[in-house]
Amino acid sequence: MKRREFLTATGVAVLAASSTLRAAATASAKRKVGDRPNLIFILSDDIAQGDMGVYGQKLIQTPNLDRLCNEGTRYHSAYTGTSVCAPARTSFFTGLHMGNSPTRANRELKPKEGQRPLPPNTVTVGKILKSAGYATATMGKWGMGMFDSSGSPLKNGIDHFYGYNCQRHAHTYFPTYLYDDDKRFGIPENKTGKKVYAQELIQQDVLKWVGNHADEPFFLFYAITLPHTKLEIDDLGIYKDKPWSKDQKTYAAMVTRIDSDVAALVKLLEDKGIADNTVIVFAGDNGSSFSPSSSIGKRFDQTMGGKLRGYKRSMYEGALRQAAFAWGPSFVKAGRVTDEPWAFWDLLPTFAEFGGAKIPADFTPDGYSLVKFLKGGPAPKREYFYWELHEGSGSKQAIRWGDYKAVRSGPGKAVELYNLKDDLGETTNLAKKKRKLVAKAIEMMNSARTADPDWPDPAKPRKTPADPKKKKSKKNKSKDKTTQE
Ligand SMILES: [Ca+2]
Repeated sequence: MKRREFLTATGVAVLAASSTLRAAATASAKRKVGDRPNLIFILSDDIAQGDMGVYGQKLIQTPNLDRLCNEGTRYHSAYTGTSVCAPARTSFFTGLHMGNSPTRANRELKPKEGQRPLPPNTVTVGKILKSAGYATATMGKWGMGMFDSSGSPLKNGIDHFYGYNCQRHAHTYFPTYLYDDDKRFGIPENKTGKKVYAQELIQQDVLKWVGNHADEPFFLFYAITLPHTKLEIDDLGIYKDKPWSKDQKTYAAMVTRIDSDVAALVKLLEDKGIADNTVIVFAGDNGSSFSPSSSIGKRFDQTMGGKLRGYKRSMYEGALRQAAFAWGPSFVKAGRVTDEPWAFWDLLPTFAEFGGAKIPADFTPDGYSLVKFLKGGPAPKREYFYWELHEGSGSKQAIRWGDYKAVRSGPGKAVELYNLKDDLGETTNLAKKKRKLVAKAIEMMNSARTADPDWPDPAKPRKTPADPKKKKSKKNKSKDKTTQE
């Protein structure tokens, strides 16, 4: 029996599953390895690829995530749905890329809580797995519609929800309330100070729910809110005495908190004897929210020496490529590192195949099943990957096919062209030299998208009287905080 140890950030083994305990737990598990696996998608809000040790991070400690990467497959070209929270989640949940997604931006409902809901009758990975007999849960941050709307998690195949429904609400880590299913409960301790850290409650609910469902196949979407936006932590841990700013210490502690919480979840799977029958996919949702020139960016070198261009909200690789790995002793190739690309919209067909679940006959996801790829085979072949993002007066789009990537960084702007194989940092725009490829990119961009009045065609210029605002938002970009999800 494989002995596992989970490490603290200081490298000390503190949690070691005893083989006796584990054997007992295995014997009590009703299911056998090879049955339909438990499916877990862990989504970290705003973690950058360069935040994890295996990708080159030197200062922030992620020993458990690094270890899980090494025991499974690590991806260098795992793409999000798009580079902000709600549409990234929507892409995962619906199996659609941004050309067809019902949500292609963070669209806030104010003054009400919540974001633009998933439309009624949306096909979701939750509904598909639930219909195949999976127990289903989401913990963390939802952002796809409040409970009284068609976008409620409880109307989209999720049996149990715990955490923040609204993204704006998730801007505080010491909230005065959260939701247990659709029931709002108070956290009165936080009315008089920062006492109860939300991630602690959310993590405990994850462990409780997984523990209660260990004897049946389950689907868990664990949307961890760390290290997004407001820099808050309940314990600076090993960073307490570092000669860094408080924000830098807090950011590092938040990333390391993800590491230890994921480790505790994996340890529970092992103690329950179900680790061998589980697949975990881990990813960030949109790259870093900090510019490379910010104090966080400079301290932690999130771009890995400028290897990737851009960060959250852009269409460059630093925003779209995520820290990502898959882990599953019986289902995922161990010790593999690959550059072959995949995207969030592949996870719906992947989980459906793992779960033996039927995708409705009248629905065609944009993604492809990654089951063979996860097991060690090649990634599915496809024509392209496509992204959009709509914010304020701006609409952007990008497309990747083979080694080429085209970016339109604003409405009506000229298309930029890059060869990612030779120029991963997207430094040299080849558009003037390779006009035929630009024409091909534009043709593919046009065919990839479904016209929708809510999401204007990025190819079309827009008349905006918003020049002063534009300047203001540019100015804000270099600051150490984001204003939106
Ligand atoms: Ca995010």
